[in-house]
Amino acid sequence: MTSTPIAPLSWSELEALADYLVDPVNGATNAQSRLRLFGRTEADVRVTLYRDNHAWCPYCQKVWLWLEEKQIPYRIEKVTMFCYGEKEMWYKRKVPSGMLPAIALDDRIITESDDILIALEQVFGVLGLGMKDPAVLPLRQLERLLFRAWCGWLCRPSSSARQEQGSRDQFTSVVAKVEDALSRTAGPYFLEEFGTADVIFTPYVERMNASLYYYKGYSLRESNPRLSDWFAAMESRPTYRGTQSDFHTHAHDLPPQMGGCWENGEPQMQINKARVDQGPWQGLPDVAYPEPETSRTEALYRVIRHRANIIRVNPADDRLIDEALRCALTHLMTGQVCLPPPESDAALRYLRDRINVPRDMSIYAAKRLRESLEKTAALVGDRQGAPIPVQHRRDQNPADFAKR
Ligand SMILES: N[C@@H](CCC(=O)N[C@@H](CS)C(=O)NCC(=O)O)C(=O)O
Repeated sequence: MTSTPIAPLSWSELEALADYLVDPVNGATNAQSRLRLFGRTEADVRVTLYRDNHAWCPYCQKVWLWLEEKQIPYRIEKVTMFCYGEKEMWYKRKVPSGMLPAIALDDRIITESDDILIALEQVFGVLGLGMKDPAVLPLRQLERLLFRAWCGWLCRPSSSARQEQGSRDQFTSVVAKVEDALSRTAGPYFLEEFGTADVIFTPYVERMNASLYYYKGYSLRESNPRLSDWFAAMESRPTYRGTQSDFHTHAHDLPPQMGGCWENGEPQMQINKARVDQGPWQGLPDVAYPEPETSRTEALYRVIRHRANIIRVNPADDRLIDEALRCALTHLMTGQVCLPPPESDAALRYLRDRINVPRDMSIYAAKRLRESLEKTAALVGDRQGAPIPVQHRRDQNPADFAKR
């Protein structure tokens, strides 16, 4: 790498480098897909999944992963969650509560993720062992126990160090039960074969790993050998990789959904928080499989596709962020220093803080893009973008990103 700054590439030069092709219909699991056929035809589609625009809702992830694992042909309709913007009227007419997920199965609308999985099992068969199997039922209960202990620690303020320790002990005592359940099988999954139980645990265990690292300085994945093996096994599955989010996205999407997440202020927590917010993002325990060679090209391709809206919603002047963004993308693709315009540091960090995984791109692509945005911003200053709101995420309102 040379330290002599180079001029930013033009958009057409960048476009020529964005050699990234995915097949959203028949290829690997991908948050941007609107139709999934797995080699079948549209006539085979009996299911529509109504899910959140942000590919974030945990209950949607459960159904999403199940459909991908079973390779059931389905359509995807995206709906706005309340904290991001206004719920679409067409969806409220179908599901008056506005809650997600829902499916249409042969025109029958079904809500509640567990009921959805049970209805899908009745039509398409179970995934490993089914929702009502005697081996799965206690694991479903254990997952809810873990969920409640997590909420008890993360989402309630502690009035004393003793209370904080009590909540932590309560959580880790349930984690010990989870470790015990995982240790009862020879393989890495909850039962002998991968199946429903693993799907049920996935969304919140992923969110626990992220949020406790960030708000409590506790690394679920690194502190528990069986869960560590389970995460690694999940990451060996392209289905899970396609739905997987990162620490930054979860840390900042959870507070409005959960009604607040409480930092414990401990030194390790402060270190973890700074790392998730400002990098370096490589090596965080949100992912452990090797980085794909395509991560930079994927990031570039995704930015180019949405560049007009990315530039428009950025609080900075359009010309300023246009040039600064091209500098960051030039760094992303060449590894060379590219000096952005003066005072573009806050604009670049505004974008750095709003890359959402997997909505916008996969986990490694996001790490690479954040890294280039940060390195480029740091060349001109240390100003941060507008803070990420904690009561809502209307800074991410999908209406602002609709194609214009
Ligand atoms: N028990 C429901 C819970 C579903 C749920 O809480 N969904 C949230 C999103 S994670 C929701 O739709 N909230 C309304 C909104 O945010 O718009 C299930 O299992 O499906």
